[in-house]
Amino acid sequence: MTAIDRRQLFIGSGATLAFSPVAFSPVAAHAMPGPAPYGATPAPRQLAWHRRQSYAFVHFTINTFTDREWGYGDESVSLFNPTDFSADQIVESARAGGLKAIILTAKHHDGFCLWPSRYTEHSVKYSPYKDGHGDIVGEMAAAGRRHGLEFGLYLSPWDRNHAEYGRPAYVEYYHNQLEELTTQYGPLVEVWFDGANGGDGYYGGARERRKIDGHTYYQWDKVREIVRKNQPNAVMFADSDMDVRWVGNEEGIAGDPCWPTWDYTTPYSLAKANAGVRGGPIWNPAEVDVSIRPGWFWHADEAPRTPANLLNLWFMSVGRGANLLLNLAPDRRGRIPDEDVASLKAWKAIRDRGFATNLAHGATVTASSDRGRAYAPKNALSQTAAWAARSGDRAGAWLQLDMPEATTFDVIRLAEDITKGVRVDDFAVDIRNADGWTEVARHTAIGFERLIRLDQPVTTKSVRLRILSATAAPVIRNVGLFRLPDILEEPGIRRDEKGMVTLRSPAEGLEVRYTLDGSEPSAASALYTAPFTLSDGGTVKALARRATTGVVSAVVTQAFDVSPARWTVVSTNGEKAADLLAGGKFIGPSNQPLEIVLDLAQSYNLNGFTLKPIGQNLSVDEITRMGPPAGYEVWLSADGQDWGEPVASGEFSNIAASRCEQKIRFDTPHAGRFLRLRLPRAVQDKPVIVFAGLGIITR
Ligand code: FUL
Repeated sequence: MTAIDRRQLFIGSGATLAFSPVAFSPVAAHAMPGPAPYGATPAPRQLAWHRRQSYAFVHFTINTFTDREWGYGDESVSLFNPTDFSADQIVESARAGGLKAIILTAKHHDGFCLWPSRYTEHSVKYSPYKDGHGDIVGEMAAAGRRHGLEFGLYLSPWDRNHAEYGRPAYVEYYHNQLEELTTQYGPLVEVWFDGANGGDGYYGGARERRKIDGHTYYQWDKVREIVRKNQPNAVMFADSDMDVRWVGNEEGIAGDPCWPTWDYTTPYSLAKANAGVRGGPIWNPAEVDVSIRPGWFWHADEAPRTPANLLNLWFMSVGRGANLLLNLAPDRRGRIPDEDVASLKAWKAIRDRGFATNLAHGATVTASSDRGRAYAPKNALSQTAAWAARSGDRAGAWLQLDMPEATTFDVIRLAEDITKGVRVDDFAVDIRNADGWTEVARHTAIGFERLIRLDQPVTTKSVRLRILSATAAPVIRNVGLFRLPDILEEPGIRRDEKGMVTLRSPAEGLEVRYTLDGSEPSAASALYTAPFTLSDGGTVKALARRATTGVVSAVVTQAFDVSPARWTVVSTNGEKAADLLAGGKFIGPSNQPLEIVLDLAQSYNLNGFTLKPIGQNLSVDEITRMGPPAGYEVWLSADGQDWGEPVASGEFSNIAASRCEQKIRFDTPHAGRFLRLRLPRAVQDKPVIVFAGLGIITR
């Protein structure tokens, strides 16, 4: 059996149904047969997954107590000690955000198990939590059942604790654990296989780097067999090769378009993961995993996304036919912090208000063609049936809604009946006014759901969906028109390398008000008119406001430390010293550690430093050659001559996938005016290190 055959067997999606065109014939409309599926279609478990749309990730483990994103694997189990754990509170928080399921990190990369696994002592059973009688996985599964949320599990393949990691014995251990998790906790809807692997770890005391071949080492066929046997309805998530694919970033952004189809004949890339493959023979939709806070685990100094920001995520994921896996991070009590719950509730309230009524309800629906009653145009307004154009009616097909009254809306929802495959490529939406038809939107791909958010509300009695190109006659499951409440996004706050702060209004016609003294901004606070300087640091709090109505955004807070305005680069072997403090793209030498010495212009008591990974703006060639640094060593000196021992060394956990600023805090503060940084290597063995800027933590 070839590799592709084997994949199809285990993925079990409707895989490669060929397009069998139904010939157009002039028989009576009601006698027309239904459309045959075109191309790949979802397996039942994938269809159920699409219907779930958004659900919660929960990242909780020893990292919560050590302030880390990746544990090394040598942490004492005695550190896992939530003071007030409540599975109900966590599940209720997810529910408050309208999330439909919970996927819990049963074991993260550090190897600590949240359930009393028979196969290790590195688990909750040997922790102080409930004197070793607790089972976080069991409690979460039960709470999910109590509150009507489905349940899924994350079991990290990479295990930095296990002595046998990298050898066959670990793989057996991994399969045993998967067997435990898929048999002891009731029905699972998703099992999550994380592709991350930084190489090094504790590994039972060996403290070394171990390399495995991620494609073969874990025996994925066996993994699929265990999950399919014990949990036939669960989808499996992995970077690729499973039921559901990774979207290729942790920022919450699906491609536009984001096709749910895939192939294994063209090479894998993050761009391909983001966009999918139009016409690919495999159904393999994208899941957008993103955290409500910058990190996946709870950290005291991080704040949750605002409701307006969460709403954006919704449009960039669910609104592009992907699913949203929104991470919640329980704190050291073992509860979701109040501010996160408040954001989740407000986010759901906006969606509930905005999507409560389809404003197109009551419209007369006509179309370019139809296949008769079961596929009549009016079905596009129902939740249960679809409009299907006659075969042959592809480019140029249209569906028109004529509403009894002029209707104002700013969101258009479209949905294909994906059980009939992905059929529509390009489409436009028009509205009719006194001068005739005006195009208000044009996109590629509809899929399970496509949400179009217009810049401004529009008012009209007639709306038309115009298919510009389609590989098969469209089958449209739903058309909806909605009006969102006036939700203002918060302003953007940016400080450049000279210490100048710019506040950016989220939309035209809004004013920005701000404070610098820590107080909450209001309509009476300073009006932003021009950039101002904040070289020595400070806290900016700002909001956007629509002066005509008094509607305000959430408050955004940004704390700045000392800026690099007065720093100089004493030496570096990086490409252009001038780029290092400019906040752009700083590139290291090939196949060598990157060395940097900075003069901070005065002595500081340093608590740590920050490093910004580069965003998405790298060319394909650069992405292949360059990566962020995997780890660091730092020295401080009073005179730039005498350095002594490093004050800190370690790794930038998860920097390969996450683009959020890395904050490294020293164990104790250290004084110094000169800072020396050595970055030994890039992630994933790439030859060249690249990043976007350095900062210091003095507060
Ligand atoms: C990544 C992991 O390395 C992160 O820690 C997190 O679990 C995220 C969901 O996946 O690859």
